[in-house]
Amino acid sequence: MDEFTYITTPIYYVNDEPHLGHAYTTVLADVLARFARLRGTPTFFLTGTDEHGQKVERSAREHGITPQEQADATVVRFQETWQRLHIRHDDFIRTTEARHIRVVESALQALWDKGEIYAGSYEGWYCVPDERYWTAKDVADGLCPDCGRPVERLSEKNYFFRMSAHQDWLVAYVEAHPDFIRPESRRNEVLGFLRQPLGDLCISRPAERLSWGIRLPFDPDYVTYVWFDALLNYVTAALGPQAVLPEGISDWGGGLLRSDARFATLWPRCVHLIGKDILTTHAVYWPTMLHALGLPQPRMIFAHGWWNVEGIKMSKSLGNVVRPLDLANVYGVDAFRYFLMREMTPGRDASFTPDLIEARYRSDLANDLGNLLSRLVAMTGRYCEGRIPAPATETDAERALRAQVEGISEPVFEAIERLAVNDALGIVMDLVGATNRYLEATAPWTRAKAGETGRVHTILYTGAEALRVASVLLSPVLPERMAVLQRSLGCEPRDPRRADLVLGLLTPGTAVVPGEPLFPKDVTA
Ligand code: ME8
Repeated sequence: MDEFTYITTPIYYVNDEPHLGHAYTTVLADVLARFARLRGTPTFFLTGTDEHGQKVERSAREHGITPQEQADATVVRFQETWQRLHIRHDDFIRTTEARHIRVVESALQALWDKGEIYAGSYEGWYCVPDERYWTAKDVADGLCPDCGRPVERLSEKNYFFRMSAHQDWLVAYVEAHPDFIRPESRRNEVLGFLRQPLGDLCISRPAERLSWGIRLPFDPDYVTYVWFDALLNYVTAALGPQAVLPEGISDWGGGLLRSDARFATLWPRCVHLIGKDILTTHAVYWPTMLHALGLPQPRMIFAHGWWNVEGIKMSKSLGNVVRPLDLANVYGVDAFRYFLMREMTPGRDASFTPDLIEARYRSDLANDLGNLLSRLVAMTGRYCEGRIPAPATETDAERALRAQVEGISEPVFEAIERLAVNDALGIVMDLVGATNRYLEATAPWTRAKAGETGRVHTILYTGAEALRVASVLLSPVLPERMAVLQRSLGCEPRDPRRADLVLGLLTPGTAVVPGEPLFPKDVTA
């Protein structure tokens, strides 16, 4: 799991509030970071907000406030949502912070000094009221796709990054590193895109038209294109809270690697989690920018699929935007996290429907997992005076369950390495199901009536241990609920670690703690 030491999410635009899609990527990153910590790997987990650019400027104008006020008001919604959703990030970056602006200016200057950026003329179809360019494809009818008003041909001076010069290198790099862009379908998409000649990238906007951005250090009449600014956030955060840059900005890449041990450790282990919507910016623009700066590539770019709502794209205008906290308020935060992780197959799209979360909640969580805990705690109360019993002789039934518990970590961690959290959860929930079936088959209630105390103790101990191990492996997804579960079984909750996965850690004689159902059945949407 060494490779997942630096995990990033996209930095989200502050023109809107967080929705189901933002929550998905952020929970996925949190779950991967928690699994890495469980395995004892030092982890740095970054998320944040993208605060410059036209979208934010326009949204601020609509609200009658300044872009900075818009950013300050919206960033709180992201931060509060992440806190509610048990997101334990190590850093939260805002692109309006001084540490980031310094890095962007320095990168621009370094590329300018190297001749990787040049002044040229940009031509395109411009919508004057919307103040934005469109491609010929967008405006086939001569009208702005956004507002429907006529567009006009405009040409202006701008600055360009020599992206085309790095195309051959990028193709060779992607081909030589099969794990660089994942899953495979996205890698093929990028290689397909790269079969066409790559143009140079316009990286500036005249400040008179768009002032909400970082000024080019070599021409303050221009601001940086928002993506050039945004992508560099991953480097800024890897440089630490102060983001100190080495002297002599011309040697930006090599200098950083030599002078900053933290950066040199984190950067090659970086995994960018993104949605498929921003694949080209991350898998084409970003690697070429890094290459031009003389920096190595991150370890992996993983583009997950799309959450639709009842099969339809989620959008404000359709009024079908799903708000994460609405669902967390009904089902609980951890159940919501579980749903997101269980329902999405990496690389494919998923469709949200209210029935789907309801069904997952009832079958997996309330029935299988919640019931297993309440049965074990109730029977320990009834037959063992509320204390974890000491096991006696094992039979084949115990040996079979034990074998399943002992063999579980490897396939779970293997699934996590593929970023297939859904598969990992499936494996653990199979153990939960097997433990329920084990109780049915061994029927401790019948043994108790027959006075077979030793047998009852063995069964309840074995069942409780299997559930405890399952709870350790579920804790990255359900951190709060699994701490409650472990407390019920008489364990002092702590951050889960690898050592917790061995059998036999429950101490006979410890009191179990009966409580409310882990996943109450009377939730109402
Ligand atoms: O693109 N399903 O920010 P953004 C799944 N600021 N994931 C979704 C989703 C959906 N329906 N909708 C959004 C930006 N996402 C830039 C990123 S990074 C240097 C700059 C998630 O606020 C998914 O992770 O539009 C997607 O890539 C991201 O939100 C886009 O967020």
